[in-house]
Amino acid sequence: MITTVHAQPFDFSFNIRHTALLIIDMQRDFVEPGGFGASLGNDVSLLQAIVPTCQRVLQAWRDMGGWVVHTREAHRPDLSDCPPAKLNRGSPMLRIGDAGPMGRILIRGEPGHAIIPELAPIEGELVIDKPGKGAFYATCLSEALTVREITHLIVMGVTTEVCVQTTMREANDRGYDCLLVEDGTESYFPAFKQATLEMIRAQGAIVGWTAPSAALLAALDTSVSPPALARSA
Ligand code: C5J
Repeated sequence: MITTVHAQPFDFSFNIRHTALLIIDMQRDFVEPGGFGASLGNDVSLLQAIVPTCQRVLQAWRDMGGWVVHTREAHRPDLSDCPPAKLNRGSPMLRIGDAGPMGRILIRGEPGHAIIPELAPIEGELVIDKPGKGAFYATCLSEALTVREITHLIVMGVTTEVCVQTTMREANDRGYDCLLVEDGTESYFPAFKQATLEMIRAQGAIVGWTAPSAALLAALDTSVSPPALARSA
């Protein structure tokens, strides 16, 4: 069953059996006050605003029997996977690994590392910890997608111009067709988000496609879901 979304720069078609919903870094450290994002001086309320949209898309995807991959940006407690070039950026007062209001900043297993409860993974969904901005770097994502015969990715999450865009560029170079849900992604800098959306879909989808969640949900609604197929068989 092929689903077609009215997207930019042109329609995006996919088979849900070969498509994963990839949700990037919807972690307390980025979305909630007191986390890594806030420690850098960012207004996290911008990111909180997309949570209901992400919930709607996630629920619709699950209802269709679609596979979901969640990522978390985080490091090992000994910081052995955090190069100095990353460690030494940001606020000198609160660095990766320092004690913050939600535990050690951006460290695996700390409260801030968790995916926000509204989008918590369920059984059968893959959760990937990534030390970099891109979800393919130093992770098992590539192998996991290959095993599942995934060819297309629907992408949501934060932040648009950092981990989301990096991941989409990595995926594009690996041959995946990627659709970014416009209102399912956000940046601490609205102008950066807008520029990223335009960069992604420029020059005939040079990195991928973008579409509002309403277009994706409308397309999913007109697809025949696996449970419906099973009932009519
Ligand atoms: C950042 C991310 N912005 N998940 N991480 O440092 O985009």
